[in-house]
Amino acid sequence: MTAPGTTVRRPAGGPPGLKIVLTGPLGIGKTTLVGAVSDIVPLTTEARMSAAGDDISHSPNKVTTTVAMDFGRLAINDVTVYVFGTPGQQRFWFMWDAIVHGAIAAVVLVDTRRLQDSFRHLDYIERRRLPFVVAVNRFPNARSYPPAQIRDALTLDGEVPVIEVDARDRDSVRRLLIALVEHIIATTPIPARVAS
Ligand SMILES: Nc1nc2c(ncn2[C@@H]2O[C@H](COP(=O)(O)OP(=O)(O)O)[C@@H](O)[C@H]2O)c(=O)[nH]1
Ligand SMILES: [Mg+2]
Repeated sequence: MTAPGTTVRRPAGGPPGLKIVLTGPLGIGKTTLVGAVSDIVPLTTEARMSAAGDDISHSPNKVTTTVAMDFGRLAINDVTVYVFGTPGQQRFWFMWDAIVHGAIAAVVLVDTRRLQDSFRHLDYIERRRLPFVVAVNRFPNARSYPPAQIRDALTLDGEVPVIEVDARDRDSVRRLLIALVEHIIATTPIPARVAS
């Protein structure tokens, strides 16, 4: 597999692709989200958890974890979107730079029961100056808060979209990614966006 760059050149001058990174803490729904939305059988690198040093209290039934990354692909109109999920376990964080390389934007997943667990992921994406949206994955016993309140709690810039998602639901995840693509269009200068 090649590591797609910011824009992935397609054969015969076809439309470009967008590389998007999906990040968030362990058990937040990254693998679920990629599996729900991918047009191809997603590449996953699940392995049985060792859980050394990782908090899995919010996913007590979680027995596997993503060792390297998740990878999925989908078409949004005539754009191919490649989604790369970061590994959750702390001891694999060294891989993030490789996974983020060439990405044009990111989704940071949060859970209202543990917003603080996503701070590190937000910091990382902000430092890389990637446009991003915050996706609130609604778990059954999590409270719902208005986006403005979540934005305040995460001290996000006003322009960062905060969007509720059900990571298990294809249409919900597609809406999220469409919002991300719209956010990219609104915030990225055209020459950086499209390679001919
Ligand atoms: N109820 C609910 N459960 C979810 C949702 N997304 C993920 N899960 C469950 O949460 C657990 C962790 O999800 P996973 O995708 O493995 O998280 P990852 O570590 O971020 O890849 C799994 O048991 C999922 O079935 C969601 O939107 N709603
Ligand atoms: Mg995973």
